[in-house]
Amino acid sequence: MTATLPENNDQKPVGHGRMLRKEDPRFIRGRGRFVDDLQLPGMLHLAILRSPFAHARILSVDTTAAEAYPKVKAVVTGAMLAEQNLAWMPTLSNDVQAVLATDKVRFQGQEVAFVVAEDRYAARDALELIDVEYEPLDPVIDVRKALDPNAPVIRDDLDGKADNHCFDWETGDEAETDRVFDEADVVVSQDIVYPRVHPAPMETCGCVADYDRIDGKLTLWSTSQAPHAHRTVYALVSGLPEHKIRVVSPDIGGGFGNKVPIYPGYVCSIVASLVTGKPVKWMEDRSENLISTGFARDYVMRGEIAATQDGRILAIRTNVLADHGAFNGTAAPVKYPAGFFGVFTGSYDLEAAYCKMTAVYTNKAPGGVAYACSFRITEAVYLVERIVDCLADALGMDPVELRLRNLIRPEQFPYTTKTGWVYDSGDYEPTLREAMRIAGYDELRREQKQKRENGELMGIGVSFFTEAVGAGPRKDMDILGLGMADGAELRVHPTGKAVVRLSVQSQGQGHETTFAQIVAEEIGIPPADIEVVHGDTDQTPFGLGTYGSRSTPVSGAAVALVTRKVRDKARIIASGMLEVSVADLEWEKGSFHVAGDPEKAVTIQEIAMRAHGAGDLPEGIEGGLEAQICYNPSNLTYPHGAYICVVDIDPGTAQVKVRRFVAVDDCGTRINPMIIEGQVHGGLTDGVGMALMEIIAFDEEGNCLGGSLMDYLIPTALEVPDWETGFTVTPSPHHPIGAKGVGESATVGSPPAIVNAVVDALKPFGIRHADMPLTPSRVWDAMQGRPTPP
Ligand code: PCD
Repeated sequence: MTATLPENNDQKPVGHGRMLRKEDPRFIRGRGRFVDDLQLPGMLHLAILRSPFAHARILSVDTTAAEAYPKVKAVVTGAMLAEQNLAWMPTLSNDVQAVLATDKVRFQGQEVAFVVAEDRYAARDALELIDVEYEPLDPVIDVRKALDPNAPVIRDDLDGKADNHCFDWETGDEAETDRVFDEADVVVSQDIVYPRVHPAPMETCGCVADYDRIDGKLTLWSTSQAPHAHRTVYALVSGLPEHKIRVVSPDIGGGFGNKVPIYPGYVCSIVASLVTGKPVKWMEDRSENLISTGFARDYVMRGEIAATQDGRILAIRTNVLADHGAFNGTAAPVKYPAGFFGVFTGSYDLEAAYCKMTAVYTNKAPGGVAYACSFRITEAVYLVERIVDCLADALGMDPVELRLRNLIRPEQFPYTTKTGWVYDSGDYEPTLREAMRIAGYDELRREQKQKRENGELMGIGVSFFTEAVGAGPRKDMDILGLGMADGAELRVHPTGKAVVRLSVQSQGQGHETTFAQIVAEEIGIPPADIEVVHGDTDQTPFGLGTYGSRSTPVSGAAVALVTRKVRDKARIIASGMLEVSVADLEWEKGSFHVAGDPEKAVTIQEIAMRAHGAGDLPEGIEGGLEAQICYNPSNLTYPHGAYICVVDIDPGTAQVKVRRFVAVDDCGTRINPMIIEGQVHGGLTDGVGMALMEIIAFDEEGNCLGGSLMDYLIPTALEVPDWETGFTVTPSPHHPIGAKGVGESATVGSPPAIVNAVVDALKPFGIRHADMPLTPSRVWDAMQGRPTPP
């Protein structure tokens, strides 16, 4: 039957529904409603003065000239905030961060003071009139030297802090892992750096704060991926009662983890509105976004892998040095300070695993946010997929063959890893075989052999990944004490149209479409008749927000279940309408009919009218057709994928060209295949950026060298090939519709495939590893036998 259905098919929305996105008519007409589009009467503008130094004591701040500048309404310093006890705020990972610096500045670009003026220009001009006297201090830039005994102490604001240590963390069984390593035939180790990169969303961060002095209510429109969690934090910091705070996250021009943290600019804007009684807008520019907001990665890793001579992987061991910048500005579940890095055991059936991590402070921007990464999964997948390739090289084995020999087998699911994660479902080999089929793997290897004989540099790289997404079960996951469950509410109006309210909100992923599709699938109301409301704390139930590809695994489940709850009520009402018992009713999408008599039926629309109408309802049934739920997932979902990348390297210029890229993803039940492909295309493009182009580097004084898009290179259509995508479907057993997350899969899975391909191309030079980004100069260095710079 499905074969004859049209593509935009409302009757079978999930999986078959390549439905066009409901939000696109407004986006493609330039009618999106972003924070910077907001114009309120009497609105003032805020600009932030930032530190030129990475580490310096503040001796004095003179604001006299700035205050006298025309149109300026207020100039606020850290000292003034300190008087109100507002100079520091909590981060989403149990650290504190300066809203405005009081004692010292700790990274270049740190917030020092702000100006509020009648327009944006006056505010920016006045910044130049603020006179700050700094006493420069030695900065800590090299993460490897942060714990040297003579290193300057960055966080002397913390009581008794005498070094730059941030946290230690370990997972797995050290003794058992050591034993397996000692007895293994083959041990390979490799130092691997995942450099600091930046999410660099198209829209920078910003907000409009509007405090109404009459009713004591604060409304904050902000670029927030987690409006409810932010509201709670604002309530805790400001002392304003939570019901008097409304956080609205309107259309967002990309988030990618960059909009999870609470930034000083939001708090400054709230203060400015409280002080002036006027709405206040703050919008960063591109450089401010790149130098001061949440960076990602910055892990210095040592990976070790143990195996038998014939290629059975036995254990993985890793030691990580994590650079968190000046403040630990990550958002991470309290029990997981290194996020889900524990999934570094990858997709392989191991005997033992162990990780030891040390995190430190440096004089760099705070973070690191999980850029397109479910809490450090990206680093974990890169580590394991690089080290497995190093092992293949040492054993002289084909990297695909080595993976096939070690993948977790379908009968082993649910699979508990050696670090305690329970993979819900997976069928790995068919996914890898499908990628090989699309790529024509054997043919590619033949082509490569021939090219090598002619001195051409062609490389084939493979990666196989398992992600842990959908945080998370409240028994062991919370952020700042807030459980990671999500609410959902569904109301069916008398005429059978519906509105569903979500606690998550979209930054471009298309939730207005896919969540309508989930409701449609469950209750048979066409997606066009379902309004999706999100991103406004006054309009939606509580939940922790959109990141870590958690919306589908958590909120998607909530929406499916709340719709079933409504359907259960509809069934009782239908039984009254058809005068049969509930047990005698059969559901066929969109209507109930009497078993054995399809003619005796009522549609969901007729039931909705009866639910709201005059006349009797069955005993004990209230009027209306609506329900609410709070969904606590019993586990994460574990999507997987197999990626194959083909590169050509110009031997004269060392430029890498990605010629082909095959991505086969398995995210369980697919809601909207078109949206999934778009998600994968975006993530693969991210991957090319990280693998080949992007890095936030610093000079010895701590000047950020990636502060503009002239220096921080992001890929365009010119740098990427036509993506070749495929899929397999292994539903999640605990998700009501079997869906797993997919939003970050491609960003996670693609960098190792690309780097593996580049290293493979460079085999004739005897190279086993080179660190990202593999720019022409780094590849050239590698070809000359020079190591990657630290
Ligand atoms: N889906 C379907 N099916 C399935 C799954 C999924 O269909 N199975 C779809 C959904 O519904 C949506 C999407 O797809 O729409 C996605 O999803 P997910 O996976 O669930 O995710 P979410 O939560 O929603 O989202 C989030 C993500 C993230 S996280 C990121 S980075 C990125 C992604 O998302 N970001 C972004 N993607 C994107 N896109 C866009 N456009 N924009 C943006 O910003 Mo993080 O953590 O934050 O770092």
